[in-house]
Amino acid sequence: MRSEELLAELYDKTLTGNGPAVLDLTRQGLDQGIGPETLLYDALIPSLEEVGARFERGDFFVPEMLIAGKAMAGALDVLRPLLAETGAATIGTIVMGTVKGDVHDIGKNLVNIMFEGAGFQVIDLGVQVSPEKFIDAIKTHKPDIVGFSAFLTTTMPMFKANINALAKSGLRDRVIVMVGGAPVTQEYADAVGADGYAADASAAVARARELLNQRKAMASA
Ligand code: B1M
Repeated sequence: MRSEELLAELYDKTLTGNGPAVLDLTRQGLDQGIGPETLLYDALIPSLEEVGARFERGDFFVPEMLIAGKAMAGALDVLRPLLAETGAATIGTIVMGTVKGDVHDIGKNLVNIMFEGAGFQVIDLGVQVSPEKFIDAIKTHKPDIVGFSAFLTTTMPMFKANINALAKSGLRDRVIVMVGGAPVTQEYADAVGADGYAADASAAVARARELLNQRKAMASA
C-alpha cells in the first residue's frame, strides 16, 4: 500500500473504531518506513478530531467516541517506545494527571510520552485526579513541574481548585504549574495563575524546558 493510502486507511479505521485494523496499519506503516509522528499527526489525531466534530453534530454518540479512543490508544502503545526513544539524560521530574471529573487521557498520555522522550521522569497519576492526590504526589516525589490536563470546559475550573490547594499546602512556590487540554487557552492559563500552557505535546515539552531554565537562572541569580 502506498503511504498516502495507508494514512487514509488508518484515518478511516480509527474513525470507525476498528482497533485490530488500526494496530495492523500502524505496524505496517512503521514497517514500510512511515515515521511515528506522521502516523500520529497525519492520521490518528485528525481522525479523532473528526470523531469529535461528528459527536458535536450529533452524528456520533459516546460509544463511537469510546471505540475510536480505544483504537487510538492501541496505536499509541505501539508508537510509545519509538516516540520516547532518545536516550536523553533525566532533566527534570513532572507529576501529571487529568483533573477530577475528567476521564480523557489520550492527550495526557501523548504529552507523557513526549516528556519521557525529552528526558523527563514522568509520574502519571492517571485520570480524575483530586487536588489532594496531586498534593500527596508532590510531597512524595518533589517534582520540578506539576501538569494538569482538562478536556472539558466543565472540568477546567479544577485548575484553579488545584492551584488553590497547592497554595493552601504551602507548595505553590516549590513547583512549576503547567496546564493544557483541548479547550484550554493561554488566556485561561493566565487567568487561573498557571506558570505555563501549551497547545500540544511537543509545545508542552518546549515550554517545560523554558520554564525550568528560567527557574534555574533565577535560583543562581
Ligand atoms: Co469526550 N469530549 N466526552 N470522550 N472526547 C471531547 C473532549 C469533546 C471536545 C467532543 C466534542 O464535543 N467535540 C467534548 C468536550 C466539549 C467541551 O467540554 N467543550 C467531549 C464530551 C462532551 C465528552 C462527554 C461529556 C460526553 C458525554 O458523556 N455526553 C464525556 C465526558 C466524560 C468525562 O470525562 N467525565 C466524554 C467521554 C469521552 C470518551 C470516554 C468516550 C472518550 C475518551 C477516551 C480517553 O481519553 N481514554 C472521548 C473522546 C475520545 C473524545 C474526543 C473525540 C477525542 C479526545 C482525544 O483523545 N483527542 C474529543 C474530541 C476532540 O478532542 N476533538 C472529546 C486527541 C488528543 C491527542 O488530543 O486530547 O486535545 P487532546 O490532547 C492534546 C492537547 O490537548 C495537549 O496535548 C495533547 C497531545 O497533543 N495537552 C496538553 C493535553 N494535556 C496537556 C497538558 C499540558 C500541555 C498540553 O501541560 C500540562
